[in-house]
Amino acid sequence: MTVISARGAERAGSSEPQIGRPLRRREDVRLITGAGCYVADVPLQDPLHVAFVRSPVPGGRIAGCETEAARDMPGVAQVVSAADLGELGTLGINPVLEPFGSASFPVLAGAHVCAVGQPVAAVLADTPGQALDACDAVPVDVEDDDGAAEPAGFRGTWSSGDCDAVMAGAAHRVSVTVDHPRLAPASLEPRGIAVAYHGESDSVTVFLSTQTPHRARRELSRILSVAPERIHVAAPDVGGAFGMKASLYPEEVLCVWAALRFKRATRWIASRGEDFLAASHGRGAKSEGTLGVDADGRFEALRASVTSPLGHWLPSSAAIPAWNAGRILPGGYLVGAVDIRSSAETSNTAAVGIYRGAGRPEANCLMERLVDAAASATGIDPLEIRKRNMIPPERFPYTGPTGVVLDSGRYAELLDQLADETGYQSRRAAVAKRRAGGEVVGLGVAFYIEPCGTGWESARVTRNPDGTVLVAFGGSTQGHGRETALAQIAADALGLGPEAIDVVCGSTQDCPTGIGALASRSTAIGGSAVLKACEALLARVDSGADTSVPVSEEVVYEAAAEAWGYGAYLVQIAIDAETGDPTLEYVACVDDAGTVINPMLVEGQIRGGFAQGIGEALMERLVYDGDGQLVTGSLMDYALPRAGDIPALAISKIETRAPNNPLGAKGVGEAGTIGAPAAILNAAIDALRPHGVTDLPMPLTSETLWRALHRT
Ligand code: SMO
Repeated sequence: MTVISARGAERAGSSEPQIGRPLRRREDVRLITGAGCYVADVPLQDPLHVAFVRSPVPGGRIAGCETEAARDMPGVAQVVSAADLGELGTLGINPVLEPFGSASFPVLAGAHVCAVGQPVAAVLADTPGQALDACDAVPVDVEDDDGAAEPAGFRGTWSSGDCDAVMAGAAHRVSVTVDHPRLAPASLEPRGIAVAYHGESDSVTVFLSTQTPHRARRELSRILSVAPERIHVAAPDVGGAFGMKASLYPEEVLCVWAALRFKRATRWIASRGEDFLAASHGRGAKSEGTLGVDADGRFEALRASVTSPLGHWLPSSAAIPAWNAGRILPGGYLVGAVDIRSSAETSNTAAVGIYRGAGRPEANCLMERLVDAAASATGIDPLEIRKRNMIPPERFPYTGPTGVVLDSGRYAELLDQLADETGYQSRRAAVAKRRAGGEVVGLGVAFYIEPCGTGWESARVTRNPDGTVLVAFGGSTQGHGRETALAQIAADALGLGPEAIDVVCGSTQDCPTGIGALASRSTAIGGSAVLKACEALLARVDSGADTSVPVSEEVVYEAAAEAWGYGAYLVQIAIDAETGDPTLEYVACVDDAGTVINPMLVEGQIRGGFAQGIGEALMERLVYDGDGQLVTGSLMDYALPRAGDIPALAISKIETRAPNNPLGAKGVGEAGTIGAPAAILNAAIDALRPHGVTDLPMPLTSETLWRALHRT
C-alpha cells in the first residue's frame, strides 16, 4: 500500500486551478532521499528467503532432481519441487484474439522443462545466501526428448474492402519488412515479493511489485484455491514495471503457496540475471507489409502480416501485442482496403508479454516505414505525403478499416506544427548541403497513434471532518507520478489545494477493486473515476451530509470509448562514415495527449518513452543462441541506454480534448516507445539512401550501420 502524505507537496491557493500546472511530484522527496519502501524493504517477521533452481536447458524430460543434499545445508528449512505443490489452477489470459492450444501455467516444472531459466525447485532458507548456496546442491538431470513447449497462441485477421483488387490497380506498390529485437523491460527495481503470514486468521498479506494488485489477488485465489478473503495484496513503492509486472509469475505464486503451507513469512527478490532469464520479454515481432499508392501519393490498400513470439507460458496479457500490432494499422491514415494478419505462438524461451507500447510500436514502425517507402517511390516529401493521407478532423469519430474507432484529433495540423517548430524545409536543405559535402546525415519523421485502454477503473473519495480528503484509487502506480496527478484532479473538482488531498493506491484492502497501471489508461480512465467520485462527494455534501463524520463516495467509471493520443516525431541523425557510430543530432516531439493534467509528468513520460525507444532502435537486443541458451543474460551483454545516450528533446504539444471521458484526457505513457523507433529508423534509412540502402535491421548498432554503408 502506498500512502502519499500531502506534506511536502507544493502549496497552492484553493482558487488556483491545479489541472495544467507542472506541480512537482509529491512522491519524489521520499523516493530520492531513500525513504521509499519497496518490496525488499518491507519488514517481515522471521521470513524464509526463497531461491529457485532453474532449468539449465531449453527443453527435455526431467530424469532427476535430487533435493536430499540441499535439505541438509545450513539454514535450509524446505526444498520444494512440483510434486509437493499438487494440483494448481491456471492463470487467466486476456483472450482479445482467438486462442489456439492451451499452455499450462507451470509454477515449478513437473515432468518437462520448456525453457532455460524455468523454475524446477525452490529452496527456502534463513538467509538469501543460504537459499542460493543450497540451490547449487540440487542437480537437475534433464534427458533429451523433443522438449517442445506446448503449442498454443493467438491469431487475428482484419480485412476491409477488396484489398487484392485495389492493390493490383495501384499506381505504386511498396513493400517493407521490419523486425523488432526481443527486449528486456528491465525496470530499475526487479521483480519481488514479500509475504506476511497471519497465524490467527491463516491468511497472508502479499507485498508485491505489481501493476495489477487486484488481479494478482484474484489469480492467486484461483491458482491456489484459497478464498480471496485470506489474501490481501499490497503494492508498495514500485520501481518501474513497463508491462513486465502486469502478470503474476510462477515464482510469486510459489512464495504465497509456501507462506500458507509452512505458516511462515517468505521473501523473494529477483536478481537482474533472473529477470533477464525469466521475467517476461517484449517485442521480437517480424512484420511485413505492402502499401498500394495512387499516382498522387494517396494510400489505397494495405496488406500486412505480423508474427510475434511467445515463450513457454502465457502471461495474462500475452495476446495484447499481437492484437495491437494488427488492429492499430493503418495508423492515422485513410486507407480503405486492408488485409491484416497477426499471430503469435509459443516457443522454448522465457515468456513474452506486454512491454511499454505492447504492439503499438510494431504496428507503427511497419506503417511509418511503408509511408517513407511510398514517399520515395512517388517522389513526394515524407511530411507532405503524410499530411495528404491523414484522417481529417471532420471525420471523427472515425471507424477505421480494422474496426477501431479513433475519437478525435488534428493530425495534419500537428504535422504543420512539427514542420514549423523544426524549420523542416530549411533543415532538409541543410541536410542536402552536408550530404553534398560527404557527410552521412538524414531526417526521419514518424506519426503515431496511441490507444489508451478500454473498460473501467474505480475510486473512493473520503472527506474527513478536519477538511482533508483521502482519494483511494483502484488503479496503481509504478513510479510514474500517479499520486500527484490524481491529487491535482481531485483538488480542482473539490475546490481545494492539492495539499489537502492524500492519495492511496495499490492495496486490495484499502482501495476499491480496480484494474491497474496499464495501457496508458491511468489518467483517461482512472483520473476520470477520481473526478466522478469527487463530483458525487460534492453532491452529497451540498445536500447537507453531516460534516462531523467522514463522508465517502465510491465510483466505478467506465469509459464510453477508447481515447487515442497521437503525435509526430522528427529525428536528425548523423552517422560516422568511418565507425558507423550514430548521433541523434536533433529530436523534436509534438504530442496531443488531450487535456494535460501535469505538463511536467507528460514531458517525463515522453522523455522516458523516447529513451526506451532509442534503446530498441539503436542498442537493445536479447539473444538466444542455437542451443536455446540466453546469451544476453546481464547488463554487461545487454545494452540499456544511459543518460549520455539520450539527446535533448524539443517537446511541444497541442491539446484536443478527448470526447469520451469527462477529463478530456488521452494517454501518453507509451508515446515515446511508439514514435521513436520509427522516426529513428526512417532517419537512418534516409541518411543511407544515397548509398543505396533501403532497409536496416534494428538495433542500429554502429556495426550494422557501418556494414550497410560499406555494403559488407
Ligand atoms: S505495456 Mo503496459 O504496462 O500496458
